[in-house]
Amino acid sequence: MKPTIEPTPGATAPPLPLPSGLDPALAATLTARWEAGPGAVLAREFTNLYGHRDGAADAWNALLSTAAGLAARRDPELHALDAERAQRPDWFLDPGMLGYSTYVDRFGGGFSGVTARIDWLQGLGVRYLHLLPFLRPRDGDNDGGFAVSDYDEVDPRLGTMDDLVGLARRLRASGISLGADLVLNHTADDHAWAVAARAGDPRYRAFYHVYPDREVPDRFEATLPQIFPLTAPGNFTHDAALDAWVWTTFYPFQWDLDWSNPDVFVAMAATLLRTANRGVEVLRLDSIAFLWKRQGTDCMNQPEVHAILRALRALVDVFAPGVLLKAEAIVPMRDLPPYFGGAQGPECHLAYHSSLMTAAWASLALGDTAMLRRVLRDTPTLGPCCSWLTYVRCHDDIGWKVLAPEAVGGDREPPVDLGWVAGFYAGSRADSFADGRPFQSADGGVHGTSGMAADLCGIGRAQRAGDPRAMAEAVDRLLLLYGVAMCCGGLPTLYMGDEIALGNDLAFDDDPGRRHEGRWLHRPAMDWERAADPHAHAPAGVVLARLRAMVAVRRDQSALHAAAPRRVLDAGNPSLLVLARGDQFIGVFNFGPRAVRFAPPVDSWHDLLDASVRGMSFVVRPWGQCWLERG
Ligand code: OTU
Repeated sequence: MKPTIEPTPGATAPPLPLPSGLDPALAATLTARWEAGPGAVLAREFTNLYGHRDGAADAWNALLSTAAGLAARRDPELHALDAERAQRPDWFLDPGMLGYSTYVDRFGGGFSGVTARIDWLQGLGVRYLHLLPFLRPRDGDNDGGFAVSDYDEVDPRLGTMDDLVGLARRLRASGISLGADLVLNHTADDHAWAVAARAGDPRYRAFYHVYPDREVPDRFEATLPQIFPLTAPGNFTHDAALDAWVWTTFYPFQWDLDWSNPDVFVAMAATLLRTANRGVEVLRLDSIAFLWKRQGTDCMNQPEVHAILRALRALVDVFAPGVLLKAEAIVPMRDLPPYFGGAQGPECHLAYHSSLMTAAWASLALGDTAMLRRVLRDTPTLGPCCSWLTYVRCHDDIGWKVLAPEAVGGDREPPVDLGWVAGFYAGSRADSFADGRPFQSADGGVHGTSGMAADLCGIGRAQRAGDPRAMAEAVDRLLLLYGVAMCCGGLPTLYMGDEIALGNDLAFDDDPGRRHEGRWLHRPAMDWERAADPHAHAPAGVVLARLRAMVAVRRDQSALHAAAPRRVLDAGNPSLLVLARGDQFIGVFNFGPRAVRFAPPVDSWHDLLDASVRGMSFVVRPWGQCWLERG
C-alpha cells in the first residue's frame, strides 16, 4: 500500500484559539511561536493524519484547549527555561554535555535517594540525567517499568509526584537536565484506558488495535518482526475480557495504542505536555518506530510516524519549547536520519545512534574496525540543533540486528558474521574475554547480548584469573568504547555503574519475578561502597579517574562539539579507527590486541590524554587510544 502522507502545499496556520483570561504576555508569546511555523505544521499534519476521521474537529479543539491550559499552568521557572533555550537552541551540542542513564531504584532507592546523589553526578560532569521509567507500572511483571498504568502517578515505591518535581528542580539548579521516558507506543493492560476497553467502552476499545479473530492479525504477522521471540512470541494476544485479539508488539501486557485514532493523539500529546510541566526537560520517545501499522510491512518507520513526530514537535515548540525530544528508534542507520525531520518540518532533537554503539562492540570482538569505520562514514551530517546520543551500554541488550545492512559487506568491507560476534560475547568461548549472555536468541540465532560493559570487556574474567595484564587490557577496552562515544560527535551518555566498572548482576537468576528476562543481568544496583572508595575495589579507581579525565579534556575541546566536522581517516591498519574532528583534533582508537604506530598527516601533535606524549608519530597500545591535538 502506498504511504498516504503528502505535504499540503501552502498550508498556513489557522488562528491559535486561546482561553479567555490567559495572561496577555503568555498569550502573545504562544501566538508568536505558533505563527513562526509550528502552527502551520501542526494543522497540516493533524489534518493529513486525522482529517478524514469522525470527531477530528472535536479532537483538534480538545488538543489546543488542553495545550493552552497546560501552558497557563506551566511553572514560571520552566517558562524562563523555555525563553533561555530559545536564545541558545543548540545548548545540548556543547562538548561539556554528558548524559547518565539509570533506574531510580537501582541508583538511589527512590527520588529522594537520587537527590542525595546529585553530587556524584556532578562529580562526573553529568549535565543530563535519564531516569528509566518511574511512573506507576502495572502490578507484577512490567518490563522494567515500560508497562505504564498511569502517566500521572509515579511508582509509589519511589516516592511521590511532589518528590519527582522537587528532584527535577534540584537537578536543574545543579545544571542537570532531567530526562524521562514517554512510553507512547503502548500502555499497560491495567491502564484505565485498557480497563475501560475490557469493560466494553467503545471509546477506549478504539484506543487499541483489537480484532475479533485471527484473520487480520495473521495477515500482519506474515511480515512483522519479533522483539522478544522467546519470552513473548507473536505480536497479538488473546484477551478473554475483550473476547478478541489485541496488538502487543512487546509483552502481552503491553497493549499497542492505535495512533490512527485522533483521540489517542490528543491523549498522548496532553500526557507529553503534562510530563514537561513536571520539569522533565528531555523526553525519550520509547519505541517510536512502531507507532503506525501498515499491512505488508514490518510496521516500523512508517511515514505516518514522522507525521506524528512533526506534530508533537510543533506542539512542544509552541507550548514547552525548552523541551528536547529524543528518538528511541533502534533501527538500521539508514532509517534513522528521518527521525530528525526534514523539509516538512523538524522532528526529534536527539536520536540514539545504536548502529554506532553496536558496531563498536562488533569491532571490539573482531579486532577490526571496518564495520565501525563504515558506520561512521555513512553517518550523515545533521542539521542545526540536532545531535546523536552516543553510548556504550544501556538498560537493553545490544541488539545485533541493526547492523544487518552493514554485515553483508560492501566494496571496501568484507561481510561480518554477526552470529560469530554474538557468540563472542555469549560468555562461553575460550577465545573470548567477554562474560555476557545471549538475549532472546533461539537455537543460536542472532538477536541480542546482555551484560554490563565491564564484563563484556573482560574485567570479570581478568579478576577471576587474577591476571593484572588482562585486567589492564580489559580496562583499556572499556575506556576505548567510551572514548569513541565521547569523540565521534554527539551527547555521550554513561550507563549507571560503568564509571566504577560494575559487573553483571547474577542475583536475578534466583528471582522468580525476573529470571525469565535476561536484561536484568545488566541492571544491577549501584555499588555505593565501591563508589565511596574506588581504589579499594580495583579496577574501579582507575576506571573512574580515567573516565573523569576524559570528560574534563572533552569539556574544553571545541573540536568535540557535536556539530564540529567529522572525518574518518585512512589508518593503514585495520585495527585502528582514526577520526579527525576539524583539523586540530584526531582521535586514534586501537581495537586490536597489538600495539600500532600511527603518524598523523602533518605537523606535530600532542596526546591530550597523556601530557607526556608529543611528536609526529605515536604508539597506540593494544586497545589504547590517543586524543591528539595539533601543536
Ligand atoms: C524499548 O526498547 C525499551 O528500551 C525497552 O526496555 C522496552 O522493553 C521496550 O521498548 C518496550 O517498551 O524496540 O525501539 O531489548 O531494544 O524492545 C525500541 C529490546 C525497542 C529493545 C527494544 C526496544
